[in-house]
Order: sequence, then C-alpha cells, then structure tokens
Amino acid sequence: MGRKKIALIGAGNIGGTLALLAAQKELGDVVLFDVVEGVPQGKALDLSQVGPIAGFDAKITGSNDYADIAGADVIIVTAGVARKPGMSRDDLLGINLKVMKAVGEGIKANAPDAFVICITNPLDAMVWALREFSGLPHNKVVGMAGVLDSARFSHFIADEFDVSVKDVNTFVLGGHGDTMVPVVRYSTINGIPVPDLVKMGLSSQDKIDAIVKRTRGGGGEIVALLGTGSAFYAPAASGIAMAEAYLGDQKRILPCAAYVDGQYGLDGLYVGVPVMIGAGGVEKIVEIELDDADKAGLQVSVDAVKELLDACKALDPSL
Ligand code: TXD
Repeated sequence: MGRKKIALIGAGNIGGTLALLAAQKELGDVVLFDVVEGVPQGKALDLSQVGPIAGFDAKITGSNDYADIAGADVIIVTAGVARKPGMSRDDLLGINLKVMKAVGEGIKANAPDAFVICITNPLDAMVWALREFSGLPHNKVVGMAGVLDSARFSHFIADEFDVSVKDVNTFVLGGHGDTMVPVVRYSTINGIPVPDLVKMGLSSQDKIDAIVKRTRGGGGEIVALLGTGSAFYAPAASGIAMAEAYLGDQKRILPCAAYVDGQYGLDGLYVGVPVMIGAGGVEKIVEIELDDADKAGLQVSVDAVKELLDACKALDPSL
C-alpha cells in the first residue's frame, strides 16, 4: 500500500501551514494547488527542504493543474479570499462562491472518492456550495469551523481557570460566525461542567459570559490585530485534526459543519453540529439535548446560514 495523498486547494497562509503539519505528521504525500503560478511550487520546495531537518519523507509538490490532485484521499480547501479588516465573512460570499465552483468541478473530475474538508469562508455557505458543485456524497464533504471555535473557547477557559488545556473540553454549535453558539453546559474541565465550576466560586458568570463573547468574535480579534489576513495556525491545526480522524478511522466526535437531514429538526443545509468522523467520512450526527436558550441560539445561527444560501442561489442559478 502506497502513501496516502493529501491535496490542499489554496496555497496561502492556511494551505502552507496545512502542508507543513501534514508532512510533519507524515499523513501522506502532499499536493499544494493554487491558481497563482509559482506560489504552490515555491512553497512546496521550501517545505520539502524541511524534510531533511525534521526527518520526514513526505513528498510535497506544487501545482496549478487539477490533474495533479487525482486519487487524493483527503482534500482540504482554503482557496479564496481571506477577510480584510472591516470586512465580514459574508462580504466574501460573491468572490468565494465562484472559487467553490471551480474547485468543486476540479474535485468532481479528478478525485471524486476523496474526503473533502472545506475551510473557505463564509464557511457554512461555502461547504454547501462546494458539495453542490462537486456532486460528492454529503458524508464526504464537511466544513471546518467548530474545531477551531471550540479550540478558541478552550484556550480562554484554560486561561481563566489556570489549568492545562489538555483537561478542557468545550463545545460550540451553529454557524461559523458571530451567531455561533458556545454551549457552556457541555463545556468541562476534566468532566466537571463549567457552570458547576462557577457555582464552586472558581470563576464568575460575568467572566464566562465575556469568554463566550470573545469566542464568538475570536476570528475578528485576530484579523484586527494582524492588520492583513486572518488566523491561520489554529485553522490549519483544526483541519489536520479532522483529516487525521478520517485517515485513522478514529471515530472522533468533533463539532463540524455537516449536512443535516432531519437532525435537530433541520434539513437541507450545512451547519455546525457534533459529528463522528471515521473512515466513512461523517459517519454520524450526534443529537445532543439542547435547552431553550441554546435552541434559540441555534435557530438564529441557522437563519443566518439560510440567508447566505439564498444569496448563493441568487448569485448562481445553477445552485
Ligand atoms: O474557521 C474557518 N473556517 C476559517 C476560515 C478560519 C480562518 C480563515 N478562514 C478562511 O479560510 C478565510 O476567510 C479564507 O476564505 C480561507 C483561506 O484563508 P488563508 O488565510 O489561507 O487565505 P490566503 O492566504 O489568502 O490564501 C488563499 C489562497 C491564495 O493563495 C489564493 O491564490 C488561492 O487561495 N486562490 C485559489 N486557489 C485555487 N483556486 C482558486 N480559484 C483560487 N482563488 C484564490
């Protein structure tokens, strides 16, 4: 059995970081694809030269030709334009929808058996459009947002309680945007729910509320600080965790943008829900019990996603 093949569509900040992580973890050989000539080839060469130092054997190549993604086991899509300061994720819609069309067609023609992870924003709409354009089964196309959003939430919680992040497990539902729903009740430190820790006097409700708010704006905070571009280290690490779950048939339960088909009373869209990822792709959507506030929060999020899907359909009548 040969090595696995990981195709990365988009060789920008996240794409380059994904390539480095995939190679260091020896997930397989890596193809970096981009429309810009020279950039994927240059990054591939630079990254290949990490090999002798870090001691990995992964072959990393750059390409501007979709034929080179043929037979990919995993495809991670970051192609498109990133947010600039003052620009909302939704502003990106028009530009990135056209990109998803090109990428979807490239995947359909060259790697229809791949597990596809979409990262491009606005995430919940772009993963839906990419699935439509590629024609792949819904369980093989998934969006990355919840892993990142909950990593942000976990980081802030670990900081607040001054504990190891290893013991923190947090949960974020809904769309990837300001309407995401960080679910405090399901967030724990080594199994102890955060609300219980607040009752024990280890933090205050105000502080937890502030953390929830900061998590919601987690992407924007970094965009504002960077001045140009958006977060890329943690987004790349999140995409790799999802790829590993698939390649290793790990059956991990991760919050991902998945296609709902009746679950949570929702239908016909992608939204952030807990899913099981294994060799079958999205093997299961886990339906957790939500209280009224979470349900209402999820509904706001779903409405925002639906609005984006309507905007996509208006922009591209083939959808
Ligand atoms: O949680 C999440 N899902 C996200 C999403 C977290 C952070 C950033 N998120 C989004 O990922 C962000 O808003 C962007 O839409 C993507 C990629 O972010 P990145 O920081 O990697 O953007 P770059 O550095 O601008 O890279 C984008 C690359 C760039 O090299 C372009 O030349 C290329 O995409 N590009 C294309 N590649 C292939 N095909 C087409 N059509 C294309 N158009 C642009």
